[in-house]
Amino acid sequence: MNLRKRLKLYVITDRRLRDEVETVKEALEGGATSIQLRIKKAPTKEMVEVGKKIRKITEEYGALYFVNDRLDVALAVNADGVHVGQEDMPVEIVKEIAPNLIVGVSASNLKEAIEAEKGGADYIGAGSVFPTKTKEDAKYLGLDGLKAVVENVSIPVVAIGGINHENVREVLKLGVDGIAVISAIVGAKDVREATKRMKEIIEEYIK
Ligand code: TZP
Ligand code: MG
Repeated sequence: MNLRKRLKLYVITDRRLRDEVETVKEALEGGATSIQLRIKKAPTKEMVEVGKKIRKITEEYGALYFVNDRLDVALAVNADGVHVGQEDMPVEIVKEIAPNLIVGVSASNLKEAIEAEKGGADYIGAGSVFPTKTKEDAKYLGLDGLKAVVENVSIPVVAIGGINHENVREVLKLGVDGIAVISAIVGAKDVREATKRMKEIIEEYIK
């Protein structure tokens, strides 16, 4: 399956809401196609331990596995890719060090998205599409900003930020390739059910 299709439902861990391993198991049972390990503050040793467990589970389900921010951890756990923000390791350097890793880059405006594509990014994480409580310093992109990104880059675009079961159709209508979610899935009572329901909505738009 190509990258575009595998990014369809991209679930990101958040230990403030739920244990990472539990999140990943349930999200994959519910049909998540990509997983991102996102741990902002923890000892590297612990990240690698958790990261290796997630590698095993994602492999069993044939899901793509990304590590947020940390190229070293992505390599250590044999992830499929790394996701970097505007202040993280530049995509050009990631590609030099790890040419086989899939690299996603966060963009909160069109300029950042175009530059990421030029720099060799494999996909764009575009957001925040809606206001979010999950990331304190999230910059707002909005639906109009997202539309501009979708229309002006040729690599896959995954939308992120404040997306839930109620508003996701507005995002899908713009022609994104994937939906990245934290709270609407990781913070749900039943992660598996929330994932399954989100996947069904996505598949109304993306075959
Ligand atoms: N990057 C932009 S918004 C965001 C990240 C990591 C948070 C997404 O979380 P939620 O809970 O789905 O809004
Ligand atoms: Mg980052």
